[in-house]
Amino acid sequence: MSDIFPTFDKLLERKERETLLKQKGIVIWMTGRPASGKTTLAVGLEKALHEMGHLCYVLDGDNVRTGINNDLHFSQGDRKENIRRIAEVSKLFVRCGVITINSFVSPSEKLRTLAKSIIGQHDFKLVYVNTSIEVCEKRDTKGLYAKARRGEIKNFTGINDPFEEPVSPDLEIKTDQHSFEENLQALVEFVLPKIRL
Ligand code: ADX
Repeated sequence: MSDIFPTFDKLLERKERETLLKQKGIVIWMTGRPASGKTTLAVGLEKALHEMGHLCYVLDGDNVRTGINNDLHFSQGDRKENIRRIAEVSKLFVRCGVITINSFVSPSEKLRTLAKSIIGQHDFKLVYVNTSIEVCEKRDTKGLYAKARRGEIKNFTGINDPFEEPVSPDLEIKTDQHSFEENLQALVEFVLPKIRL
């Protein structure tokens, strides 16, 4: 076989893919309360980087919990398995040289540390989208806070399940102190040097 296809002997190295894409793969892991604005920023970041010629992919509850993780709910064990699988998938993406932008509540330090240990600390950057519970609840984009208050959701993050603030995020975005455009610019400026070859 190797006589016919000598170059198929060896898997391509990550560096070769990164050279092809002219970028370094990385995981930008956005944590924050439900309705904090994580996914809006993640999508904005993807669009901005895409327009600069970078290949990105956004992973969030909508595409992960309806597909690969559609057997998982919100118990502690399921949240852990959710984050573990996402981290494993992200690790594969990073090895492809893709800028992987993850938007997950990931409510505890333990879960975020698990993600970091799977992905590897050099490829993992934690961004805390810090929006107060009051603002998130007022926003209530999916009506889930109201449901949780009515007792229709048992373990909703921030209402009857804890959200631990990250101890030392690589970047903190305070959504109630700056405009979306300002926050997006800060995020783009944070990411750009990290994806340069
Ligand atoms: S995580 O805790 O396992 O990281 P993930 O980010 O995947 O959560 O999903 C959170 C999203 O699922 C929320 O933005 C919200 O729309 C929805 N959701 C439904 N039930 C819950 C719940 N009990 N706690 C938190 N989010 C929930």
